[in-house]
Amino acid sequence: MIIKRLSIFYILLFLLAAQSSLAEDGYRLWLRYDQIKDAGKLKDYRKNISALVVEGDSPTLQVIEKELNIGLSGLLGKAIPVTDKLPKKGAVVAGTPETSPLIRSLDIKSKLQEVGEEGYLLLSTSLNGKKVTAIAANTEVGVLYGAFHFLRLLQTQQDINNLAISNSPETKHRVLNHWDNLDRTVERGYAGFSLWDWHKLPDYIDPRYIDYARANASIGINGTVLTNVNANALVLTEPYLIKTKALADAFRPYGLKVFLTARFSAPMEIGGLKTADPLDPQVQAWWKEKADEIYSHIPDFGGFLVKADSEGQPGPHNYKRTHAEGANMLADAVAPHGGIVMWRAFVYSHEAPDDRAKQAYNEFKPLDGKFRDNVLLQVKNGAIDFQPREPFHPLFGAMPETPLMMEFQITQEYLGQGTHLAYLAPMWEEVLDADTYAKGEGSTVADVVDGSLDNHSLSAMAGVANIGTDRNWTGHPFGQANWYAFGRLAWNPYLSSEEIAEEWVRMTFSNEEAVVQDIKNMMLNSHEAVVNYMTPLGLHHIMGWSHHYGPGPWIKDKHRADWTSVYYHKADENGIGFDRTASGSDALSQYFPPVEEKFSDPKTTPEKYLLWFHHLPWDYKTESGRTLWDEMALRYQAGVDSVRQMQRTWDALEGSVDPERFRHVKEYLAIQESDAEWWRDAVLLYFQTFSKRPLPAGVEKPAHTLEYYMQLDPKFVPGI
Ligand code: BDP
Repeated sequence: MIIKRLSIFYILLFLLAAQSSLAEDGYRLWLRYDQIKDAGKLKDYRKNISALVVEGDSPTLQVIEKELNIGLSGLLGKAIPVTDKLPKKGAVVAGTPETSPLIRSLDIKSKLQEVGEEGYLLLSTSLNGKKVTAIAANTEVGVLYGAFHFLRLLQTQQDINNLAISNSPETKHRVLNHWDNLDRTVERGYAGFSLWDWHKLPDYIDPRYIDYARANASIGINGTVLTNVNANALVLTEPYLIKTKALADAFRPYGLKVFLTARFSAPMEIGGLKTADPLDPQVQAWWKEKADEIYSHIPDFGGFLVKADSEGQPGPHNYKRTHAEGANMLADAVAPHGGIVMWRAFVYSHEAPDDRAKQAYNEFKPLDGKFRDNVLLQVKNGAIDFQPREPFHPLFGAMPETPLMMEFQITQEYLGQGTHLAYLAPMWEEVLDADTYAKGEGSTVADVVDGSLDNHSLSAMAGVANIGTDRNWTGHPFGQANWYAFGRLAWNPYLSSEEIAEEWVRMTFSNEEAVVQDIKNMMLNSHEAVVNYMTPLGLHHIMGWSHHYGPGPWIKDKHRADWTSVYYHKADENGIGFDRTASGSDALSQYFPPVEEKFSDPKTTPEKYLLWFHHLPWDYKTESGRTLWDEMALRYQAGVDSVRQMQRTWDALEGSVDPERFRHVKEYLAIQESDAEWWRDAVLLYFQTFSKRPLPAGVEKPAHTLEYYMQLDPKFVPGI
């Protein structure tokens, strides 16, 4: 009896444990490895495979072995043991020709040559008469990327019986930018605090560091800038370098290099010098020594990211030097160690009377060809600042002698922050696919960024991270999709947002066809929905002051005009929009002629950019035949309607998605709906004071007065 009772007790305990281990809190991201159900052809594969062979032993090989072991065993629902010899039945064999005699014995030399340092081959072949799946690469990290690709094929239920895949990244540096401060707050972070627990480093290595590196490796991210672009020089002092080294050591097996932001005035702040002038020999020597010191701790340190002469950050302009002189000084310091400098082009001055959208181009275009070989210019996707929609930045294509890298913002500073569902890949795709015409038709932004247009071997893409200490990493469960999509696009900027969404949904939620389609559709429509309820028709920068949450088209009379809303929408009784044609700021002249011509005429400007480039009367006739005012009002309404559509789709998925994540998303969608209504009502009431026209039929009546919306002032919005 006692025994029985005890065993029941243990069964209960076991059930409880099993239940809690099934907690769907999102921690596992897209690396779930739950057993595949009804997987057709995978059944044969399951029968044929009996072991995993990863010869050799190194930190990266151990990671590969562990990942494939848990991945295959989980997905196939049977133990796939690790052996050092080929088993009787089939096996997965992973390695490089150096680490693995089995891989060496395959006839793949020329194929391997083509995939370069980080690429890989996935091949269904045979070894000693036995069927194997070979994951082969020139480097161990290449094998790791191949292993993740192979697992993804299984996770997304593709046929893996006849693989002949060769794959390699299109860009060299695929980097997350963490805007993380040393006190663990995160500028524009909406998912808790910084992952980096500086206080406990270097002694305590939070297991999350490993899971972070692993998640990045799974999507090909190979660099991480640990610190905020609004930089603190302290991170370059020895105690912090030792902490940074501990992180670098933890990330290394995953192929993830660390970078730091360099505060331009560091030689003065922590070096005791009287100047930070980049042409001063003492300053140059200080940075060289500093670089030597960093590399003595971290031999594979990636280099520096720099925000200079921008929004109050110090820079070479303080000494009447150019950005090239500033960047080159740092580049010379890291060059002997193989480091790079990512110099940001996000530069504009509130003292300059010129259109803010023009300033980066004016500043940097004349410096083309003046940067060292190990400098990349990091350019935001658009010329203002990560708005819900921006036309591509005119610098892309305009500096053929300089490698230009893309900076996307994964964190949704201007797209609903932590609570709105906005899948950003369609927005990024729109920019990457845009034709600059730099070398005639078909010179896309992606061609610039991957270096192919101007034959640069140095190429990169950066994404401002949306990751924090929240259990699910990104706050919003769908924020994970943006981290995922960024990695996939950095690896291959020619992938479509749709295929990336499909992969992510299958790996994260379900492989059931109907569920996949529904979630995918929600995602693919979500960016346009946000644009509609926030900034349709090319409107931009009309959000709330400082925290940037919610609408604020009335923001004016601040110490910087270019931080106000009225500077950008220019609404008056005659109309609305920023005239960037030759009759206005002439920002359009910064584009190549075919683009300039197209965007100069409102009739040939895509409507999504209309008010970005043109100031138009309220009764301007839009493509639908409606007046500009009516069209605008209906777009705001359409944005709200799209959110409600997302809600209906999601509600219908109850039961097809685990209850925990279902409820989480459902409650966030309710916030998104009321925020969308807030945007619509506040913005339309405000613009109505100029248009003096009624809301067209179909647009819901605002719930409150304009005064009510104008006095709303949410406090303690995260991320400031
Ligand atoms: C703006 C952010 C600000 C950043 C800046 C930047 O509001 O917090 O410091 O971009 O990119 O969008 O440097």
